[in-house]
Amino acid sequence: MTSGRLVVVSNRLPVVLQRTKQGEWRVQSGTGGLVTAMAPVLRDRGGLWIGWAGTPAAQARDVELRLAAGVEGVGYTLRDVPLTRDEVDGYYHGFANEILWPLFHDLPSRCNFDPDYWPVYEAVNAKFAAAVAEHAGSEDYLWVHDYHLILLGREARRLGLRQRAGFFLHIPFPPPDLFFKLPWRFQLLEALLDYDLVGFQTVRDRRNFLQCVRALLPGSRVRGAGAVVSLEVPDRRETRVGAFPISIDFDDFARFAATAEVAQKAWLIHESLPRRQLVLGLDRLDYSKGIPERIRALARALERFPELRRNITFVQVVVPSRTDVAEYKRLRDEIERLVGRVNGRFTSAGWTPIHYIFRSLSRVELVAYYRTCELALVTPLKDGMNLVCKEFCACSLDHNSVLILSEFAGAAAQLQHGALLVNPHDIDGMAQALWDAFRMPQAERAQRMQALRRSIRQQNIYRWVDTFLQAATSHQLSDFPVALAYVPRRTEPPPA
Ligand code: GDG
Repeated sequence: MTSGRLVVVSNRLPVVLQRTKQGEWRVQSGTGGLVTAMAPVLRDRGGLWIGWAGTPAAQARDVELRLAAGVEGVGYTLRDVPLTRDEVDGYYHGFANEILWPLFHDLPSRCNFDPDYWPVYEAVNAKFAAAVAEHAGSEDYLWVHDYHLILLGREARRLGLRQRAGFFLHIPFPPPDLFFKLPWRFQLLEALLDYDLVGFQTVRDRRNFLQCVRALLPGSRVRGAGAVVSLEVPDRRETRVGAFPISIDFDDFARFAATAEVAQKAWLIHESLPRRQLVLGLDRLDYSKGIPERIRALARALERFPELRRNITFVQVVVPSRTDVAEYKRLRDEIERLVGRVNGRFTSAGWTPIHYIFRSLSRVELVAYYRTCELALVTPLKDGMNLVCKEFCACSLDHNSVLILSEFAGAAAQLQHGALLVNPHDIDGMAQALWDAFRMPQAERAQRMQALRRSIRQQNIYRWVDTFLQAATSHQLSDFPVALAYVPRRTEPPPA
């Protein structure tokens, strides 16, 4: 690799900025797995993280000073890219979240292909590229993250920047039939070829991308067959394309789950819902997560398998997100109506089937729920990877829990042998899986959970960072094994 620093660029900086009552900004370093895994690499290489601090551009100067103070001593620098309200509307709420997010999650009917968003998306990507030009050195390696910044590589080249650059897409990449609907399909595809390395979550996402390239950019050639292949398109530089399934800091979750503080909280949760198995659902409020379908499946399970009544409680945590957007308000209303309907229908003295929580949890609460719930229903309609299912396994210290996982989560490829896989559109199939999980003997639970935990421990977030950066630096095509896509298996329909 280049001898320079690592420069990470993402839409948001890995910090939480809060305004105190006195009007001052307080900065807290982010705590997610990505930040934790990136921190040592950034520290060792004296790195830099460029992103938006999430505050109005007018306060940029103030924020910049706070950022400098906030991360003092952590060994890397943060740089804010201040955005105006119009930029945030067109680039973030508009192009990224009303076009790319739904389209890439197989929900084209939810796309708002407003042509006014595109120039703002281009302009903000150019603004990020200008920040890179200002702060990065010629020997630095640029690692750009996610769908907000697909054009950054192109914009950086237009500014004459020659640094090596890699891109990682955290969300799925759609198959050609979907991608072709995008009015800016050529521009986006070609912009991805301005990176030296493009990483996807799964082999399926990479295959979709390569199929789009083959169809739209004739004459392209792919070499290699392992986790990283080489793509040559006439008149363009070579781009390497890989599948790098993201993961979590397994040991950190497992250690934290074992602390007395978490154990106490976990005990309290189960004690308040005694003598039954707890089923956990935990999602950000988003239509890609399949929450209404899951509640319908629960109702179906209670109807078809009466033994589940009083013997399970479904804990559904919904973390508020984009609550000012009408579509998300509607989704929340739909979820709450369904919860009310199911509880109204099945509740009996001393037992309510759904325990519904609409707020974010502290880390202690989150890990306590992971640790204490016997079953988890992680059933997105589509998800790049899904870290919640991996965190649930890491915290299942007693090996007595069962993961029910959507075939359409990126994690399904890796976890297909230990989890019960379901099609989230198949309400009966999910109800059956819940019943199977509920009755699963302890020995089978332990065997499955141990296999899941082994796999997640081995392929942790540190390995993810390493494999991406190795692919970025080495000229060899990597042949490390990567899980193949899950292929649906036939299941029997329920008796009439
Ligand atoms: C994108 C892709 C891909 C959630 N609720 C609380 C809380 N969380 C934490 C979880 C987990 C994270 O948020 C959610 O991660 P996901 O992977 O499920 O989803 P996205 O944030 O949409 O991420 C996704 C990911 O990028 C990584 O590449 O897996 O497919 O969409 O870490 O623990 N944390 C706390 N309280 C909560 O209430 N403390």
